Amino acid sequence: MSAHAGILRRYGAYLPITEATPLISLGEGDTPLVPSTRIARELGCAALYFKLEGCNPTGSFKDRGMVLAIAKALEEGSRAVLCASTGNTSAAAAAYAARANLEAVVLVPASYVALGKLAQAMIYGARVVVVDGNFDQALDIVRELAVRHPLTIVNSINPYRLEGQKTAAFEVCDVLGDAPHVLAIPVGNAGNITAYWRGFREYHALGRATRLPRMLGFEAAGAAPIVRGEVVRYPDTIATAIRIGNPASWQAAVQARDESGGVIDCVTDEEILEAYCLLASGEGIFAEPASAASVAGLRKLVREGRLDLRDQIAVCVLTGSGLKDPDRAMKVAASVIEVPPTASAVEAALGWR
Ligand code: AN7
Repeated sequence: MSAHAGILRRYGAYLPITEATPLISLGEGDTPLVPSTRIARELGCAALYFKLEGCNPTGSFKDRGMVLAIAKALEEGSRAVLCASTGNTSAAAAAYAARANLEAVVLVPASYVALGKLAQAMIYGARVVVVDGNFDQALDIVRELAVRHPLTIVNSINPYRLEGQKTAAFEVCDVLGDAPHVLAIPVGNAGNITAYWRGFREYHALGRATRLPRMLGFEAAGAAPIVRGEVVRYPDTIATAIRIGNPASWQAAVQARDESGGVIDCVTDEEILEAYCLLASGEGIFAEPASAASVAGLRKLVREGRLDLRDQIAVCVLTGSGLKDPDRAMKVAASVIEVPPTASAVEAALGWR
């Protein structure tokens, strides 16, 4: 199989595709599984890997589910797709719709979509509607609109989305030669934790993995409906991707947690930002804040003595690229130095003399 053939070709045998499904691709999947150096040592685990989903064509894991959702929309003769999004779904929908020559309409919450994601949806040619409300409200509107208009919803309530996303679990097993002992993942609408669990279970049932990982999901503390056990009306977190108060895959995520003997917990914005900075400056990995919730959560559980990673292989899913949200990086990173254009001015500023 040629590199970058895409997930429909690579994992087609495990996906609900037919001879009539167009095998579209922008080169999604086959993302790096990079070993941790510093954080692995801090946590005392046998091995920790980061699954770099920011290396997908639009910079997040959403491409895996979107390529299948768009392929099926084409197969079914759809002309237009619709989604609500905290940003990454809309970027992926816009890109794959452009590729497939479908119209895309995306609803995003006002003020809480990272700059890069908004830019993507716009430049790929989607019709972008900014809703003066939050993601949960935008998703309610999408459900209502789809009843009245001939559009295909490409939110994760579209079953093909999670089917495509489960391929990330396949890749983890294919690279490691087995499933990890522990999988840490951020939780927003709770689709991805559901998809990974499905992927691991399917591979296990087929004998392609000998074990099943414990699923550790992490919400943001200000947007933690599953942890609290109730809808959060006004979710709030700097991790805008997971600023969600009423997740669509709530029950399935709870099931993944319980069946795997796992945990769904939450991490504060401070813990998220600490992990975000540590990943970048300590590991050389720039992931978006929501993605850092997986690392923050793993650190929290170990610190609190709730998780012992000795002899364990752990994987943290880093769901999106740090470049999605340049504003956040500019806010938390050390400031730059400005000098006149001479070598001596640079030396003086750097304290080199
Ligand atoms: C980087 O794009 O919900 O728990 O509308 O962008 O499957 O929702 C994004 C979610 C984690 C949470 N990390 O995944 C959207 C959207 C990143 C994300 C999540 C999202 P789910």
